[in-house]
Amino acid sequence: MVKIALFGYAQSGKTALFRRLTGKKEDVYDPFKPNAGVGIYKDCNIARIAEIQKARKMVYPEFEIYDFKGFPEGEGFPANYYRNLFDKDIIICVVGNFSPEAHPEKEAMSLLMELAFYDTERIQKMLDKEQGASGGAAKGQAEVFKKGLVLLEKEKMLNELCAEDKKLIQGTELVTVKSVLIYINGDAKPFNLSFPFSASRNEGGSFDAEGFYEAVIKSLSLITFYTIKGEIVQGWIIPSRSTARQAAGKVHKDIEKGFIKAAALHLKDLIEIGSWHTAKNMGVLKFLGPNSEINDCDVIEFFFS
Ligand SMILES: Nc1nc2c(ncn2[C@@H]2O[C@H](COP(=O)(O)OP(=O)(O)O)[C@@H](O)[C@H]2O)c(=O)[nH]1
Ligand SMILES: [Mg+2]
Repeated sequence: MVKIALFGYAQSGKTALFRRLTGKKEDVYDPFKPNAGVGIYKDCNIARIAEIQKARKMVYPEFEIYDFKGFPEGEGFPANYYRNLFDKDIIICVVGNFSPEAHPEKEAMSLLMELAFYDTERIQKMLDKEQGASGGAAKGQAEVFKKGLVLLEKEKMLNELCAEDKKLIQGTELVTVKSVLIYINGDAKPFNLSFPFSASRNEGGSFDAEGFYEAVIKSLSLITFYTIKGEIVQGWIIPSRSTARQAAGKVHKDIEKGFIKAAALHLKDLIEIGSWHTAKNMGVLKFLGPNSEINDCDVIEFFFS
């Protein structure tokens, strides 16, 4: 499951956001024990498919949400705090914008800087050690670290490195290699962020959880496919460019193992045609072998032995 970390200064509304996403009420104050919960992405396509298929049950994709205690803006985060982020897939920088004192642009930039400073120091430490020494850069990593420093100096993040470079520095405890999004909590002050993939919340309007997850999905280059099994319509989230066999593995390991083929139809074609059964009879389903790629919003039926 995708792991989402909520990162931000104290009083920025992280726990409020956590509660909206997970429906949980609890709060903890230990900086190394987050509030952890599951957030449900109520993808409206699932209800559309259920409606046309007259299916009774809808199963939505889920995300793991981690809400960490924040530190005050002037104080910053202790270095060991960042280990909270190592095993997460995406960092959401939560920025308070619900009081007259809010300064969302400044706070957002300052949070991004905290992440970048941490990585800069961490890389310098690894480069300072002798190559190959414990805690130092391994073979092939030093070059990537140097490229990384150039990015960080230009106020960019390590997630702009190419996939190959990112792979080389996997497990080196850097944080901006991950996807980073900004979430503006409230609309007390106007803001103009050049940072990509930002999501925001309108204080007057209702909370847009779907918009939140959509931003996460886009930022992580994920796609959704759907299955219809009897009364159950279910949505599944996988990396883009996943193969039919990999998608099968998401549903069940047995389907992956015994994979024969998959039948696929894009959601909008299914809606136009009116039912999976009709589409099948019309012969418009596309058959996929194990290595064919799944497209976003494909409705899939797996055949397996
Ligand atoms: N008006 C308003 N108050 C909020 C909002 N989000 C959080 N707060 C308040 O701001 C304070 C800090 O919120 P909290 O979620 O605990 O912040 P955290 O320290 O980042 O976890 C609490 O008193 C909340 O009630 C919001 O969207 N609107
Ligand atoms: Mg909190």
